[in-house]
Amino acid sequence: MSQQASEQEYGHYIGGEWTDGDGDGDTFDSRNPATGETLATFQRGTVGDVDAALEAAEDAFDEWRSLSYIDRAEYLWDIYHELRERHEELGEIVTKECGKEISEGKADVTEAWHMVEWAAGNARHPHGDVVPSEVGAKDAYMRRKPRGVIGCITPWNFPVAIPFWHMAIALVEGNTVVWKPAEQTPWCGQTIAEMMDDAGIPEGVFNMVQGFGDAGAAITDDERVDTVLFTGSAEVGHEISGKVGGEPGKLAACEMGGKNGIIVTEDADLDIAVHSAIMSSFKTTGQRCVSSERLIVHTDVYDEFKERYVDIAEDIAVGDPLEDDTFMGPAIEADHVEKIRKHNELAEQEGAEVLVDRFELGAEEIPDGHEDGHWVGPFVYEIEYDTDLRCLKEECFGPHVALVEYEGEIDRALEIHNDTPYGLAGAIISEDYRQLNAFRDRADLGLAYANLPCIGAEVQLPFGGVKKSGNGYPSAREAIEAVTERTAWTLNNSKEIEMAQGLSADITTSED
Ligand code: UN1
Repeated sequence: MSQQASEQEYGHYIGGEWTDGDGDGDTFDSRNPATGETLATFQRGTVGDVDAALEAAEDAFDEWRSLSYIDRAEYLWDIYHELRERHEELGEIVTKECGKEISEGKADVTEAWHMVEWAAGNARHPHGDVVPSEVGAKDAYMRRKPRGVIGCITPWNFPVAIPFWHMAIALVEGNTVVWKPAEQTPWCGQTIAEMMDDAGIPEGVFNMVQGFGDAGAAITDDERVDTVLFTGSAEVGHEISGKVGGEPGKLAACEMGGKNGIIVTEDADLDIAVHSAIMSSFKTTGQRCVSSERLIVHTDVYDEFKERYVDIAEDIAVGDPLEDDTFMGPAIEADHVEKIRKHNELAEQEGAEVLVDRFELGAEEIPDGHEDGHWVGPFVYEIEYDTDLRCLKEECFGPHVALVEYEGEIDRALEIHNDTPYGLAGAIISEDYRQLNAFRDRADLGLAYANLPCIGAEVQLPFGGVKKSGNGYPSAREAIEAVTERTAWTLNNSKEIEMAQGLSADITTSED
């Protein structure tokens, strides 16, 4: 698929073939969130399409797993080169389809090839351990083998990178894949499927079904799926992990949202604090699962921080995401704008003192020809901390930010920080190493930063959260745990059987 919008209707990729599916003919459109224009039309996947894809994936598994890691990785290296060669073009596709400003569109593609590089390079690294045995004649190892068919459900906000977090690792490890891209970003899905096809991945090893939650549920609920990899909302993720958890032998690795906080202590460098907070709250229009919606600021620096932060939030450039000088593009869709409105209203009902309200942008702020975009600007408020406030606990997934003032020691900041059901990402801004270390050790989160924004993790780090943010198999590097089984393999080099733990190997009978 080229970079231009197209009249053609695009289908699914199942068993190495492009197909319109089982033919009830429902379609849906991909739309540019900055303009409302239709980019392309896609077949809407059915339970029958998912069934065909799972059958293909199951059939392909034996042959694929019998290749070496290195041979499997060869296919991925082709994709790595294509992602690099098409960087600009693919970055624009990302920006057009999900509205992230262009540097973010391109960074999404960069993150994708980093993950492919990591997974394919890892094919040449050891995949297990040599483990000592109590018995001299025994050799013991931990070995890995693929789990089988992996169902991948990915979000719209990283429409190229996150599919590769899941699929590059699953494939190199010897699994086959059935993938449903987010319904908001099927064009990116189509483009990735074309790359898999161009790379000549054997038929059935990679399958893509376009569609909505019903197609996703058909994947996650099917007993042929051995592992579900899900990145997306907490609501859907918890439903999946609840269901899958009840099925023996099946695993779900779910990566969900956050109500991420940044602590600015009395020892903070305020240039770093303001810069980090602005990046964390407003990049991607606040629509990263690692975006920060809570700024917890010490009373000694509160007024200065507030003034500087608010000044920038008042002026931050919202606009055409294809323009280099835009900082924030639109929200993904009209329903999401409504959801952001409700979060802003909730904060006001709960007593927020509103400092910046650019929810409804002025007509002069909306670029020409973009009147049908899903525009929304920063909403910043201050509120006195109270554990019962929903606005400090519920994720908005938008440019909706609370300033919370605290007094006293770092322990108090940590108490406020940890008082959410989530635990994904967060940052501390301080020049005091004891405060930094207290945050590192006691903040409830998976991704902790010091003197940095809490967004922008690199792929070689484990990516995941605690509490409601994840269920223990972080994406990216640690996804290996979710797509492989470990085998403890013990081999006896002796003709005698000798047991560990002093267990007798003598067989006694009534004759003895
Ligand atoms: C997400 O927020 O949904 O750490 C993923 C980051 C990116 C991934 C974000 N590497 O900001």
